[in-house]
Amino acid sequence: MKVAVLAGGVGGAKLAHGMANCLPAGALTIIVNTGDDFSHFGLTICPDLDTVCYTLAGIANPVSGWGLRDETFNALDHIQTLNGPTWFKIGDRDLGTHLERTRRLQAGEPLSRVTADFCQRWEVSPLVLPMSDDPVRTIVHTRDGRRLSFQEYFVREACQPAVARFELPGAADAAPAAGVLDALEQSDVIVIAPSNPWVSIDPILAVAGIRGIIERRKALAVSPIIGGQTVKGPAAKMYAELGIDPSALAVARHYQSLLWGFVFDNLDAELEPQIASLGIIPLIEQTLMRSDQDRVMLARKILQFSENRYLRRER
Ligand code: FO1
Repeated sequence: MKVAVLAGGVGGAKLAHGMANCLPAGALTIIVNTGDDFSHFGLTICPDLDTVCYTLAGIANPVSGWGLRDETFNALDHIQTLNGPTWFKIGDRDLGTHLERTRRLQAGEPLSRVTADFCQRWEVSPLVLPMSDDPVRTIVHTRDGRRLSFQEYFVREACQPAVARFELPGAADAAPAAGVLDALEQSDVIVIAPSNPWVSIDPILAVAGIRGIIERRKALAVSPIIGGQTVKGPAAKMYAELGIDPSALAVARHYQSLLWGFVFDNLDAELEPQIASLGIIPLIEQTLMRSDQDRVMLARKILQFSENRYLRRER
């Protein structure tokens, strides 16, 4: 069974890791959000790509989910002594990733090729694709009238400002990276990971051609909201600030035209009739991924659920 996963951030990386442990090499493609990318110290930083790749390589920081395990911060400490900006915590070895990626991008290579080479070095077997080689930048418009880049909002301002709306400059003109549309067309299952719908998944869907394929082929999404709260990050806070009651149901409605199936947590079991009434097949499971075993369990349940649908359609 061929699977394509749309992912961004730590939740997406965890499910991708679970999937990678359930599927043979060559069966899994992960299409990653690059709307979080930004330029810092003149370096191109791709947090979601790195989070996914480090997680799949088993070298991610197990506590934060981003950055590298057993990392040191000597460069950052030194920047501090020079009174430079230290709000974005780049570790010493992680800095090496950004330096080498920036060198190759400046030499004219596309991000997808650099990513593929890094993945080979890190022995990451699934195909990891940035959504696009063209720059797309998620901008957060705050209720107090500011226009913040995603990392300014997320890290520097710790998601404190209330959001008013999002803007995705570059998305309308961005071409999907080579392999993205083929992976979506050729997969038996498209999975939208439990990532932030507004700022991790919507940027992927905004890249030319991606939403159209998923609307036609249909996907299965996993709710990042459990019991009205986000496991990690500001998704629930964003729904509330945008005037929508944060819940798994709100996530199902967010993606409604794209979905055949929706996976949400046991804690929200009472939402089943409302989700089913949207014409979406519900799957109620433990969706919180605390351990590696939880990641594999959830991935296995999703694959079984998808196989059943596949078999039903074949009959
Ligand atoms: N997240 C933080 O909350 N604080 C940081 O200082 C931070 C640094 C960082 C460095 C490299 C990297 O790849 C990711 C980093 N992240 C940090 C995570 C990142 O901001 C978020 O995971 C995503 O952009 C949200 O999906």
